[in-house]
Amino acid sequence: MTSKTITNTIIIVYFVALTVGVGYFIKSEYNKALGRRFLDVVEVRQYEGQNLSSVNDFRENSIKGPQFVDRQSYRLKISGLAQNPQQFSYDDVISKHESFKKIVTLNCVEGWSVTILWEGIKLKDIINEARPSPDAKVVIFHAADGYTTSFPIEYFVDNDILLAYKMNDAVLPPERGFPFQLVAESKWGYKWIKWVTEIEFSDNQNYQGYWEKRGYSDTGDLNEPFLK
Ligand SMILES: Nc1nc2c(c(=O)[nH]1)N[C@H]1C(S)=C(S)[C@@H](COP(=O)(O)O)O[C@H]1N2
Ligand SMILES: [Mo]
Repeated sequence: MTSKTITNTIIIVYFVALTVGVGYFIKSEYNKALGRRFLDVVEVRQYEGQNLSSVNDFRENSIKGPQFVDRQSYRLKISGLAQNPQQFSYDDVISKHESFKKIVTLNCVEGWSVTILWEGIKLKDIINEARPSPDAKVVIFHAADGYTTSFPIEYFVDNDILLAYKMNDAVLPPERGFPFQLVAESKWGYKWIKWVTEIEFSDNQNYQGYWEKRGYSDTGDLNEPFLK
C-alpha cells in the first residue's frame, strides 16, 4: 500500500465513524425527548382508595405509532345520518359538555391490562345533540392514523361511555391518544380508539373497523373470545 491509500483509508474510516456516531447521538436525543414527554406527566396513582396503573404501563403498539395532533387546528367532526351535524374545536368539546370521572380497566388482546382514572364527556350527550336519524344504527369512529372501529348506537344510549381527554388527572399524552380516546368499557382494547377525529352515524350494520376486518370480533365484548 502506498502512503496515499493509507491516508485515504484513514479519512474514509474517520468519516464513516463520524456519520454513525452523529446518527446514534440524534437517535438517543430523540428517544430522550419522547421519554421526557412521558415523565412530565403528573398523574395520580390512587383514587378513592383504589390503586391505579401508570400512563407508562401501556404498551405502545398502535398501527402507525404515536400521532401528534395539533390542538389549535384540531376539529372533532360529528357526521353522517344526523339532523344536527357538528364540528367542535378541542376546547369546545370540553367546555360545551359536562365532564365525568370513572375508573375503568383496559384489557389488550395481548394479555396486559391497565386500570386508569379516566375523565371525559359522555357519548350520550354528543348523540343527543346530534339528533341521529331513526335509520342510524351504528356509530363509526375515525382516528388521525386512519384507524376505525364501530358500535351499535344502543351501546352509548344504554351506558355512560366516556370520550376521555384526561387519564389519572393528566391531559392525555400524544402517545396515549391526545386529544381524545374512547373509554370502551367492557370491550377489548382494540375498541378503545385513540386520536379520535370523527364520530359518524351510519345505517351500515356490516361495517368493520381496522382489526374487525382482520378477524377480531365486531362486538369486541370482553366476556367473549376476541377471535371470530
Ligand atoms: N387510533 C388508534 N387507536 C387505537 C389503536 C391504534 O392502533 N390506533 N390501538 C388499539 C389497541 S389494540 C389498544 S390495546 C389500545 C391501547 O393501546 P396503546 O397501549 O397503544 O395505547 O388502543 C387502541 N386504540
Ligand atoms: Mo390491543
